[in-house]
Amino acid sequence: MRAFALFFALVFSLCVQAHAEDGYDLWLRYKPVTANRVGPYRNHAAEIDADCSTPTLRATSSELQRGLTGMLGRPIPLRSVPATSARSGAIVLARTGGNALGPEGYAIRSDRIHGNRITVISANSDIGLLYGVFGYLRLIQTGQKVDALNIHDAPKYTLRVLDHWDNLDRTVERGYAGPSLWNWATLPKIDQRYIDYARADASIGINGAVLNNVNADPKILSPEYLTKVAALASAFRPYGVRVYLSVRFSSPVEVGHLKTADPMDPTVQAWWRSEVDQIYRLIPDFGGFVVKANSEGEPGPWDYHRTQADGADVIADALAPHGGTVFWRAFVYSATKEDRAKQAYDEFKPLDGHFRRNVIVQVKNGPIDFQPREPFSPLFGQMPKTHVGLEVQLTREYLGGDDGIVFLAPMWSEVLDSDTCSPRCGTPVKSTVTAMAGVANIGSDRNWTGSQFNQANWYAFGRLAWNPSLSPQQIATEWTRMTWSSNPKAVQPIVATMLNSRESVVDYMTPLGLVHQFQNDHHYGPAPWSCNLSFPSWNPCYYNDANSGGIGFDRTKRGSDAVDQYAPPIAREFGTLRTVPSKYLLFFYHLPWTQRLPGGQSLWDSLIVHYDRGVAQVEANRHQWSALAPYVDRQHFADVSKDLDRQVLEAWWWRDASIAYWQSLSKLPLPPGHSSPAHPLSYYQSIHFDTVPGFKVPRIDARTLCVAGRGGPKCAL
Ligand code: BDP
Repeated sequence: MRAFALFFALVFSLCVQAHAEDGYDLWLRYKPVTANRVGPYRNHAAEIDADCSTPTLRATSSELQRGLTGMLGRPIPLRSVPATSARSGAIVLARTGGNALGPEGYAIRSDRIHGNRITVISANSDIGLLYGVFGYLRLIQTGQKVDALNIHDAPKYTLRVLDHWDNLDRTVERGYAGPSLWNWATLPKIDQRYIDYARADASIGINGAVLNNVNADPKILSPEYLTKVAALASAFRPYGVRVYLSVRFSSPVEVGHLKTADPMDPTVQAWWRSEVDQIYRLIPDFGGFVVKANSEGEPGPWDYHRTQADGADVIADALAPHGGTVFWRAFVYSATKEDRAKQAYDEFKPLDGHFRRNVIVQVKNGPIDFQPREPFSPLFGQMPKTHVGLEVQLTREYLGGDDGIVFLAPMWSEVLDSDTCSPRCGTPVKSTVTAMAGVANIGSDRNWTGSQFNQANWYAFGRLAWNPSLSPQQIATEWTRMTWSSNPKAVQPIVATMLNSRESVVDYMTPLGLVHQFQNDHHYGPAPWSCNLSFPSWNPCYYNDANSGGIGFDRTKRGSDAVDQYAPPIAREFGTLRTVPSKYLLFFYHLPWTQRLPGGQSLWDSLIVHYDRGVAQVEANRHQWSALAPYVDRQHFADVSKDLDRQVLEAWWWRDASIAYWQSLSKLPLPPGHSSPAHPLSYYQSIHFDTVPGFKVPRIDARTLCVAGRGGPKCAL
């Protein structure tokens, strides 16, 4: 009997290995729980007792049925009966949550009714129940016990929104996962994919989707497009995902044919009101707008000598009667001589208290852009009379696009946990914001995100927007168990790789506080020497300020004094060479190459050590991955192997190109044990791509990268 069981297990595992998965199911694979884990679930889920009278309740009970059937390997009947007649082992979905749970929270409780052991998932709303079901399924997916539960969970932020930078021609700005998911040509016809997208969002608590690029096409407000938007809204509705649109500030002129978009002009105010009324007639639960104004060439209130608050408020007033929100982006900078890092704060801080209550000032995590590492934006904590939202970027515009593994939860947690010291120390960014927005990394690729591991960043965004105190370790472990395997031999190395991955990128791209050292426009690959763009702060040379004397941007009192924008304790910490964290060193200081750092090493040596540490880590990750073949799906294994091969090449490219350039300035020898770049500087300077994904669409080929790598066997990809 035992031999038979063993044989069966072997055949079963071979079958599982042979079946190639395509990633479409994301973290919702609901694979059978392995034999030793079925035990705890044996007496669970004899049936599901639920009311299925609304689309959300139907989605909820069918999700539970689907998940349990998949994981427990037996059909689970669905009954529409009152909780009082629940049978032993039933899972009861009940619309009675309790006030503490709020409109979206849920409770899961192990209970007894007439002596029968049951599990009750309860909430105040249909959507709370759906979240509760996903929470319950996650427990089983991640191997937790479910026989003595008493869980209460509710989201920390009310608005948890994905921003799709999708254009109406289906290109995606900074997208690495194929054309836009939204097929504008066939909409309003609903594709199953739209429903699956909303379901995936709901599974991690995301409750809003901005459908189009912040660099918005005014056409999105035309009746033709609004009909298509309304169709998407109805596909998402059962899953609690509201649609939002990015709009151009000049829409009153472009769409409404007015002479002006001046927010103080009554005809403009009336236009926004009537436009918004019309949208709500089509989409009663429309979320609102995102506006990028007076930034990178987009129109805005400055064009009419009005403030950013004037601009935001006119649109907010139109949305307010319907309960809509304006996400007004604080990503503004212009070609002045002022340090770009200071400009958003200078503009927005004086406007604190001038924004309507339904405006969320949306602030990127750092004061420059979505760099691999920046200190937190000084706006966090310093606009106490304004709703402020944190904007992060899931798509890896500045983190290698689609190459390799870069798990971003450590980066976002670093920001969320940064102490703003406003109004007092002990006030982390996460307690100063009221919403989270993430620039999506999703496209129409079958696996949604281009590379398998990029799915983890979608997952992590949702989980952190729900609970910003979850640790990256917990999120990575959950995701790995749900997506790959529960076998500790797979979980441990995958999680370890995920957790080191962001720091490795920082090391091999922009160590010690450097930022924005990317090739122009497409931001793929290194170009620290680049200095030819007319807009000064688009040039890497602006940020590194490197010359024969040293490197780094002086933001101390002697320099731009950006440091002074932080609350005094932080300004003192960052503004004192002895106390500034080394990870932000060159963000705040211009230092001689030979500067001694606190550990005794010179700045020059430390830079080289960081580059090499990044490369070594990525190589170690690649090596470690090779050992995972027995534990993960064959196709996934092969795909990730390729991604990691590209990342190793990319890391060498960054390391060699950067060192070659810095060395041309410092004239210093490399410290012992560190190899010289493979090619002369001119070689790296001549690497040029006309097209790179996310910028002009086509996907980069691994072989193209070989021109940048070290050649040899690694290039035979
Ligand atoms: C920059 C991107 C650009 C975006 C801009 C933004 O390069 O494509 O339009 O951010 O956030 O980092 O508006």
